[in-house]
Amino acid sequence: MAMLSFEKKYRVRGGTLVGGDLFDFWVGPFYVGFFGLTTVFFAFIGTALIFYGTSQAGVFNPWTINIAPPNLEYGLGLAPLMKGGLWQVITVCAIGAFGSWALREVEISRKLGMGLHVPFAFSFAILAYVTLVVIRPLLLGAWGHGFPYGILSHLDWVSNVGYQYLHFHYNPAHMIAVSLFFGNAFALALHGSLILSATNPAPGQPVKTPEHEDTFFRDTIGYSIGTLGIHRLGLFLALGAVFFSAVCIVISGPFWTRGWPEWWDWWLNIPIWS
Ligand code: UQ1
Repeated sequence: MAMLSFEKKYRVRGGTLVGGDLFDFWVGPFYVGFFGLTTVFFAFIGTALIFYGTSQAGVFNPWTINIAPPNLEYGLGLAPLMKGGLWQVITVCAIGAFGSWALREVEISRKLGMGLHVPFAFSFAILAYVTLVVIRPLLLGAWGHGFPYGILSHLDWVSNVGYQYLHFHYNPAHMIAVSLFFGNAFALALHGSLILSATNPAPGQPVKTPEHEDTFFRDTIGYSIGTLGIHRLGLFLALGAVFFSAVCIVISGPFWTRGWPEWWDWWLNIPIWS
């Protein structure tokens, strides 16, 4: 079905979680809904506050913009606007915008009668962000443990926090996350190249079928995961990578305070060889 006629067919009422029919409309190609409005609301306020904060600091170079969280002495309290309070309000706006976007995805999925896989996947990204700026700071007792909002400044934060634990690559959850990220890149490279090879045969040749794709992998490694399976594997690897990234940072500090290389002493202390 041509896209334009399909859009006419699916642009029908229903599927909303909040607001009934009130916000059930489109602006151009975009579905609005209650959560479209809250997304725009939070995103606009949050972005405006970043512009306000950096203009007060006199920083107009996009690379060096830095909206820092409060100093540690403010603990879990509210800080004055220019001393981390802006960061706190911007964090609320960010969570409001990301959460709204996820719920808007839910409404659109419901309208289309699809599964909720996309908002489910996006919620893992939200979880990773919330782990960094809410869960870990709460566990450590100060909002100052959140990361600063800035291109270079958040890189400095990642590097500094990493060195606080001497060698972050020894963090076992970090190892799992990196392996899943690499595995995900490997799977997408296999899948992308396989699909292009089947759908772009030599000029004059017919486009190949999933049977060709299965056979390629059965011939090379004796196993094909299948056309649905490869997408399940991709989602599993991607979400696993994000989940273990959240785990690796939330255990650093709240559950392990020394260098990560030292964590492996349990291995050296196994009775067989210690
Ligand atoms: C695969 O087996 C398969 O099924 C036909 C695909 O679907 C199109 C793929 O994209 C890939 C990459 C594979 C091979 C992957 C594994 C894990 C054996």
